[in-house]
Amino acid sequence: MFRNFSRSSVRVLIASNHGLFRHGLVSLFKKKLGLKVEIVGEVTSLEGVIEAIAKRPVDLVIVDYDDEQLNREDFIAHFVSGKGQTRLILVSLSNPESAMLYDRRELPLSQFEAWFEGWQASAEPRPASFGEAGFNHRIRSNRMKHFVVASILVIVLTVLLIFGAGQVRLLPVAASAQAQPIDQLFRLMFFAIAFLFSLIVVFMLYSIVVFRRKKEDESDARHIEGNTKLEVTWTTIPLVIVLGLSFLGARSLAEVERPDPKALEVDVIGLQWTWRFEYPRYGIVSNELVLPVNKQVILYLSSQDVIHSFWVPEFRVKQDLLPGGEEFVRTLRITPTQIGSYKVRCAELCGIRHAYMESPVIVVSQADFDVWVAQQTGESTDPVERGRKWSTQYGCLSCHSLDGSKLVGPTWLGLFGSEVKLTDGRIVIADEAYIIESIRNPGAAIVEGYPNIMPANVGQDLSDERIQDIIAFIKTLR
Ligand code: HEC
Ligand SMILES: [Cu+2]
Repeated sequence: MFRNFSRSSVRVLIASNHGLFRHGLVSLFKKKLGLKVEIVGEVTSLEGVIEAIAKRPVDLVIVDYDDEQLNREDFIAHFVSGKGQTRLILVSLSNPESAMLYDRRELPLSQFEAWFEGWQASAEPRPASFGEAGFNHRIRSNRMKHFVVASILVIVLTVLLIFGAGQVRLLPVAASAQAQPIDQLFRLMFFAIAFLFSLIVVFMLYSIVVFRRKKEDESDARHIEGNTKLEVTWTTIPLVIVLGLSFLGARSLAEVERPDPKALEVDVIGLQWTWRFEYPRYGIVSNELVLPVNKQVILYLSSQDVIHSFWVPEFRVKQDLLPGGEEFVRTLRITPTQIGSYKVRCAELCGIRHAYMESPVIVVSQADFDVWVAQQTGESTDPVERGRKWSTQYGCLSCHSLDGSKLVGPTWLGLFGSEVKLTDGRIVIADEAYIIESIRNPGAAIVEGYPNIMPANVGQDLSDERIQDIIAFIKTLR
């Protein structure tokens, strides 16, 4: 009904003794209908209206129909008989759902038809002139198209994310049996998250771009209140997914924690800011964690000061180390599957050098592990010392003297680098290769004047490292 006014905003004067009426009108015009209205004043009587109009013309006077202090008839009489551009309506806001209009005017029959048509158009809750009805209709017919396009975009983005993440190395190499179920679950979660991310972001951006407000459109969106079907759906689907994930999670956890009764036991002690590893079975104390491959190890974790956390990313599993003694010891089972060097780092902020709380974790073959254990329990770090020890332990010194005297075999005094006469007439230099050959394969070269009685199996038990130790020992005998 305001279309008749040529100015862009309608100048309105309100006549009412109730502040709430003014508020109701303003929110009706501006918020609900989105009309361009300029409230030029508020008065409490017909005299006030006349005074205000005299000062400044207005387009429309709105009278509070339910205000008993105002005489409606006076207003109507004044405006119907009066001249000028100002129009009058009486509005009742007593019903919160609607505004009742009383547009009482005297019209000549010739104008009546035009008024009637205008009134019908304006009586529609959403006048077509504001673009709303046409807009809604267009959207409805396009709804399916929008939905299909957005869904395709969701799928495309999901696939891109999954393949894109395949290019980036999200996780380090999986080097433990426990890493398998964990990585499987991780992958599943990642796919689900990629899909959910796409679903939300695509629909959001699509709505922002495609359904953005058109320039002149100041109307509100359609008001939607509740949708039981949708609510049931978006409750049920996540519920099923979460239940499924917790089942898979429980299954993986059981697999990750499955004990092996023959597991190697290692005590792991965390302290500001280093690690100590103790192997009770061997009495070894080490600052690096050496583990045999394909064998389960059970770590007993404890802290000497604050909370630390044992984390080797390649093994995936992680566990806190708590101070407080025996009853706070935590366990962690790991079955390394790949020989290599890793690093344990502290994953719990534990003080100023937390970031440097790293120690080597070395996974070796069972044979190398045995060598390491032997080295650790063999005390000495001096190869000559160790060589003397092996020579005694393996019984070499019962046949070889160190002082030049002749026992069952030749003395080792001055042996290294000397010329040795063999029974087959050859003369060889006693270098490293010769000594190794003499130990590994004693029958190959027999020293002149001695019987071929050096036990052949003696060398079989000796690792290369130990033979090197013995050579180092022999070299010192001059
Ligand atoms: C049962 C006695 C016996 C024992 C035990 C024995 N050897 Fe011998 N070894 C001999 C005899 C005899 C020879 C000389 C004949 C020969 O060359 O086979 C010899 C030769 C050698 C030679 C060459 C020496 C030279 O002068 O050319 C080396 C090196 C050697 N033994 C190292 C060892 C080592 C190391 C062990 C311990 C792991 C060991 N032997 C244990 C009897 C023994
Ligand atoms: Cu720490």
